[in-house]
Parts: sequence; structure tokens; C-alpha cells
Amino acid sequence: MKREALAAGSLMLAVLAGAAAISAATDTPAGTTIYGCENVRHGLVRVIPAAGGCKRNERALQWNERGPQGEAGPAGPKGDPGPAGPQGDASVASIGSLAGSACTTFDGASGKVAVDVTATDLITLTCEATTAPPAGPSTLVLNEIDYDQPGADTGGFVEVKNIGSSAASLDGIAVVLVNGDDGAEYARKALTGTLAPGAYVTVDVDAQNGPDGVALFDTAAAKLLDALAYEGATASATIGGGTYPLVEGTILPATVADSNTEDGSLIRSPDGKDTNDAAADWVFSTTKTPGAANVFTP
Ligand SMILES: [Ca+2]
Ligand SMILES: [Ca+2]
Ligand SMILES: [Ca+2]
Ligand SMILES: [Ca+2]
Repeated sequence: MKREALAAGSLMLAVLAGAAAISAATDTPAGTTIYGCENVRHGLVRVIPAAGGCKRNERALQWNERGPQGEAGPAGPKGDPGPAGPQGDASVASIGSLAGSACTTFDGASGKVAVDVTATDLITLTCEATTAPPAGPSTLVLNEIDYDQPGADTGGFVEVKNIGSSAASLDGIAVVLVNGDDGAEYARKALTGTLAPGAYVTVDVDAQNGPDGVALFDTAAAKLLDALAYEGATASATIGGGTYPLVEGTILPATVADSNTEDGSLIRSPDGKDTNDAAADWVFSTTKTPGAANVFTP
């Protein structure tokens, strides 16, 4: 009988302990210890708020109510809206004003913004690559010549410029110096490589004092590209078996010539100007600019 009574007491303890645990789980902060007192005679258990409150006929008990963590609960309600953001840049007056703005395409090409608004107010901004204008022809001209220096003539040059809008191949192109007396070629300097639009190439050559001529000649096509007759007319030059006039338009007056007393050169002015009229295109300048844009200094 005593054994059964103990068993019943244990059952009661278990039930009461379960009730206490539920109560503690509700009222006690998670992770704290629950304290109780068991009546040694009846097996009754009471929960006390802290350790040390049991009577003489009670046995102190303690246990922790915290079990393994359960699954996460459902999401909570939506929070309050955040504070208003700073004011935006007001430089864009309208969506339409974005049209034509500079942009970069997905492929990395520079382009301009195109704006499209549909009937349903759907706005589409597209960066359209800027298509480069088709390249024009290359145009090589004689641009500057220094053939006379104060005293002995040395260190002369002929400058060639590409005034076209695309690169020019110089292969097969030559600067040809022509004697004014008989129109015969007396020197030739072959060019090679490529000349970018707007670029210059300088040939070191000491051309004769005039009346003489200089020609820019395409030897492959047997074609005169540009010419200058200075200090007199070189009306007919013999180059590569053909004959070519070296006077463009109005002959350059003999007073417009390189100098034996003043340092300088004959230049196209403004730089690169070629109207095929020598008197209008060429001047004497006391500023020499081999390989660079011409500068007119009287
Ligand atoms: Ca001289
Ligand atoms: Ca000179
Ligand atoms: Ca010309
Ligand atoms: Ca120059």
C-alpha cells in the first residue's frame, strides 16, 4: 500500500509540476529557474518566486522551464512608414527635356537619350548610339616651305598636312622639287606611313631659291595632288614622264618669297587653306612652324 501511495504521490507531483511549468512558462522570463517546495508528507508542490522560501516539512525543488527553441512564428504586422527623403534635383524640368542628353550605351558607345511616351503614358528612355558621320576623303596639301635662310641655305623643310576628314596613306606619295628653268625634277623625297586628319609631316630638304616649284605627287596614281611655284612661274613640270603645271590659280607674286635676310617661311594662311589660288593662299611669315599649325607673323 505504501508503495502505491508513493506512486500516486509521484503522479500528483508530475501533474502539479506540469501545471507549474506551464504557469512558469507564461509568467517567468525565458531562461530563468523555477523554484518550488514539495510537501514531504503529501507530495504537494507549490511554486515560489525565489529560492529559500520552503517550510520545514517541505523539500526545495528547482528546475528550468526552457525547452528547445520552437519554429519561427508568422511575420509581424507592417511597420510605420519611414521619414520623407531629401528633395530631388530640380534641374530636369520634364521627362521630354531629357531627350538629346549624352549617355553611354550598353556596349559602351557614346550616344544620346531618346524619349518615347506611349498613349498609356508608358515612358521609355533609350540611349541611341551616335553614329559617326561618314568619313570624307583625305586631302594632302603642301602647307609650309622654308627654302631660304639668312646667309647660307641649310636646314630647309617642306611641310605636308592632311586637311581632309579621314586618315591618309602616305605610301607612294612624294615631295618632288622642280627646277623652274627647265621644269625638270631635281630632288624627290618619298613619304611613308599614315597621316591622321589634321596632322602634319615634315620633310627635311633644301629646296632651291626660285623661280622654282614644289609638287606633292601620287606616284602610284601618277597624279599631282598639290603644287606651289615660287618666285616665278614653273608652268610645266616633268614628273615621272608626265607634265604638270605647278601654278595654282593666280601666280604667287615674286614679292611673296622666303627671305635671305629674315628668318621665316612661306605658309598657307590660315593654316591648311587651299583654294587652288597661290596668291590667295600663301604668305611669308617670320614664324616657322615645322610639324605644327601655321602662324602668320608679318
Ligand atoms: Ca639664303
Ligand atoms: Ca626661310
Ligand atoms: Ca592646291
Ligand atoms: Ca607649319
